[in-house]
Amino acid sequence: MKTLQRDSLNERKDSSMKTLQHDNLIAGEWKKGASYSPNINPSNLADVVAEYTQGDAGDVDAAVAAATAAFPAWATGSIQARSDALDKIGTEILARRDELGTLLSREEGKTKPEGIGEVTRAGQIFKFFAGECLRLSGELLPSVRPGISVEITREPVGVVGLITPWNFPMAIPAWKSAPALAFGNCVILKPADIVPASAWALAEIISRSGIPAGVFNLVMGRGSVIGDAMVRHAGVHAISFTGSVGVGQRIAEACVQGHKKVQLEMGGKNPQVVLDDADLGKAVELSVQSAFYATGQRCTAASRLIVTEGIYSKFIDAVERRMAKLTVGDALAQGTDIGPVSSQSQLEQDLSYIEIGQREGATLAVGGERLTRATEGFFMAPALFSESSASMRINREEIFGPVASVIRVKDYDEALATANDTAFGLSAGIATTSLKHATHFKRHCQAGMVMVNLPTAGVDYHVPFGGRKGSSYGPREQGRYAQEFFTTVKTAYTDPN
Ligand code: UN1
Repeated sequence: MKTLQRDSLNERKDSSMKTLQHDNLIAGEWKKGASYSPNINPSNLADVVAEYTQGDAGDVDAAVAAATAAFPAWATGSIQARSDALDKIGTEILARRDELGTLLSREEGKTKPEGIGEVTRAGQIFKFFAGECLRLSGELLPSVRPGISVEITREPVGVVGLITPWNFPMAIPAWKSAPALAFGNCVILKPADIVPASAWALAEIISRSGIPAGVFNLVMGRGSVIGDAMVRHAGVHAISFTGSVGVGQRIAEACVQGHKKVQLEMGGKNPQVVLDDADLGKAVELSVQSAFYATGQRCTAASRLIVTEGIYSKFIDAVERRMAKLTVGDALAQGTDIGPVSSQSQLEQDLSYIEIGQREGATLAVGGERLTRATEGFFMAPALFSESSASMRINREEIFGPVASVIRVKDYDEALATANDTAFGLSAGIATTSLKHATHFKRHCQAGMVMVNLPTAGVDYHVPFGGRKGSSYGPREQGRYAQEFFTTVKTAYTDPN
C-alpha cells in the first residue's frame, strides 16, 4: 500500500493543488521541521488530510529549552489562571466537537459518531482538570518530636514528555496533557506519526488559551527520532506513554537509566466472560461492541470471549447474526458501524492473525477477509473464531484489530481461570445475572478494570484508568489519581520556635 500512498501524492502534486502544511509548536511559535509528511485518510487513500512537519532531535532540544524556561513561573503561578485556561480549552473543544470529530474520523478511521464521542471526552477531560487543579491538597501532621509540624504537599514534576498512540488521537493527548498542565508541569507532546491532525488541532486550541509560551509544546515526527530524543533528554523529568509493549519496555529502560518518572499503558488481551445465566441479548451486544467497535483498535477491546457450555451454541449463533448486520465502510459515511483499519501495516498484522488462527486449528466462523469499497481503503470484515483454545497465539498475543475468538469452558471456575490465563491485565468483563459470580469475578479477576454486564471498552473520564501485569506500569491515569504521576511529594518539617 506504500505504493498507493505515493501514487495519491503524485496525483496531488501533478494537479498542483496546494496542501495545507502544519508545523510544530515550540516556545509559542509555529516552527517548520526538517520535512513534511502527508496524513492519509484510511477510508480513502486518495484523500490527503494535510501535511504535517517531521521534527528531529534539534526540535526536541528547543522544546525542552522552552519548557524549562517556562517552568518556574508556571509551576508557582496562579492556579486560577491555570483553571481558566483549561476550562477555555474544554469549552472550545466541546463547541467544535462535530468539526474536530469529523477530522479525527477522517485521519484515524473510527466512525464519525465514535470520533465525535472521543472529542467530547477530550473536552470533558479538560473541564474536569480545570476543577481538579483547584482541589490539589496536602496533609498536615504532628511530628513525633513535640512542637514540630510536618506538611506533605504535592509539587509539579517538571518537564514531562507525552507519547501518544494512533487509536485515540485526541482523547489520549487530552488525558495526559490536561493533568500535566493542571498540576503545574510543562509539556512536550509527541503524537503518533499517522494521526497528527487531532493533536495539532488540540495544540492550536491550547496556544490560544492564555497558557504562556513554552508551557505546552508539540513536536511531531517519528517515534524513533522524537520519542527517542525525549526519553533520553536529561531535561525531561517524566514520560507518560501509551502504545505497544515492545516500545513501552524500551522507554521504561531508558527512563530508569535517566532517573525519569515513567507511566506506561500498553497492550491488552481482555476477556469477556459469558455465563449460562447471562441475558443473551445483552451478552451478544456488549461482546460485539467490545470486540469490533472502533475497529477493535482499543487496548480495552475484548478479544477473548470465554463462554460456558450451556449457552455456547446459542451465543455463537446470535453473535454471527449480529455481525451479519454490521456495516463496514467509510468512517465518515452515515450508517457505517465499523470503519477501516488505520494503516497498511496494522491491516497486514490483522490478516496474518487470521491465517495463524486457522493454522492453529480454530474455526473461522465469520469474516476475516479484506473488503473492497467505493474508495481504496484498509477495510476488513470483523472476524470471529470459534472452537479456539486458550493456548493458541490468537488468544495470547494482542492483535489490535477487529478479531475475536470464542473459548468454550465448563463453568464459572474454568471461565475465571481462563480469563486470568494471560500476560495482560487491563480490562475484564463478565455477563451474568448471578450476583454471586459477578461479585466473585470483581474480586478475583486479575485486571485493573472490571465490567459487569458492560463492554470491556469505553471508560469514564473521571475515574482511574489502567491495568496490571504486562498491560501497565506506574501510577494510574485519569481522574483524581492522575496527580500521583504528575506531581512529586514534598515533606516539610517546621519548628516554629
Ligand atoms: C476506552 O476504552 O474507552 O489505547 C479507552 C487505548 C486505551 C484507551 C481505551 N488507552 O485503547
